[in-house]
Amino acid sequence: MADQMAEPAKRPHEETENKSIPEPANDHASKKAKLDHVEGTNGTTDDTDVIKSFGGFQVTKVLNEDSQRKSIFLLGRFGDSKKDAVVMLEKTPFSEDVAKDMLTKTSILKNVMHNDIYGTYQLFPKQELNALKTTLIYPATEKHIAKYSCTQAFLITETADDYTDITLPYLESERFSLDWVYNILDKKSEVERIIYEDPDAEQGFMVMPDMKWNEKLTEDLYVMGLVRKRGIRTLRDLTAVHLPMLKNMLVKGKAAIWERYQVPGNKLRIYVHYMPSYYHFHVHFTHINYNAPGSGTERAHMLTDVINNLEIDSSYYRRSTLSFVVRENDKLCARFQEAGQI
Ligand code: G7M
Repeated sequence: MADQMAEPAKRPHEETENKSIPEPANDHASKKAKLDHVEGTNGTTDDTDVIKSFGGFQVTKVLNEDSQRKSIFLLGRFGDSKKDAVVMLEKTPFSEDVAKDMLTKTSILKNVMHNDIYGTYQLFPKQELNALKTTLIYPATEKHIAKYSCTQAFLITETADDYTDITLPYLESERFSLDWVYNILDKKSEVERIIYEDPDAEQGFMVMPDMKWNEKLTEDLYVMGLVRKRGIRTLRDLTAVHLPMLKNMLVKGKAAIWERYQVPGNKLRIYVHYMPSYYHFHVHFTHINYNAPGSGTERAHMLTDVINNLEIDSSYYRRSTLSFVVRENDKLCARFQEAGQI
């Protein structure tokens, strides 16, 4: 894709919003190929395989549930496996097309109550219209289980010294594996999902749908920009040296999203997490109408603000006090507790 991608100045939002996104022709084929591969086996699950079913799966604990987001996070095990799995089930938003298809005689309709002009029903749409977004982390580490569990949250106000004395030693010793990031950058995984790539070693990055997004509707668009350069762990590592890279991501990331999904830049919330979960620098692009998890003020730093702050002061993020939330069972929380900060 070209560097020249430009976003047209104006586009009526009716044309772009809440539309179903047609699946790319080769997408089905590649996903199907992976599933067929597993279906051809005896059904056992290798750590890195695409699984074929949840047959024999034992749920051991409900880690979290959210009736507003209509999601539930479960801990469990496959058969007699000794390894934990985290499964996230989530009902997804409706698209106009899907809703229309549901209101046909292919759906089973059961009346629950009827009174005068009022009626409530249960509608059982045909299988294809009724998919649940399902995310599986297998094998899941203790850190994953902690991340997805419902626990007490505490707001940390981290000074530059706290960062050096408490946070930095933690993130040098305890971190999620970045294998999935390197798999993307080395084109070993999710190759068919790449939306855009800039191969430059210093300023380059890749753009792809975030794991949280099923790419069905632009209403809950969630795209990720992953820098090529390694070693930038968090906002704290950024200086003015990184400005060309950050500006590059801002401009080309927006253009790539426009080109692929026809969502204009002024409909995007573009931000960086502090604290992130994964210490390889990346940028979140979400639709402004979507209340994306992690887009609150205690975690999201707008990319334009980050650029502006670094333009004013190259050492801004080295010197600033930054706030973020830690969870009770997170080891970083324990470190701040030991330091008497919680
Ligand atoms: O800022 P933070 O570290 O929390 O964000 C990491 C983002 O990476 C989250 O929004 C995750 O949903 C996303 N993510 C995590 N994993 C393991 C993957 C993955 O394997 N593929 C993709 N596309 N996104 C991921």
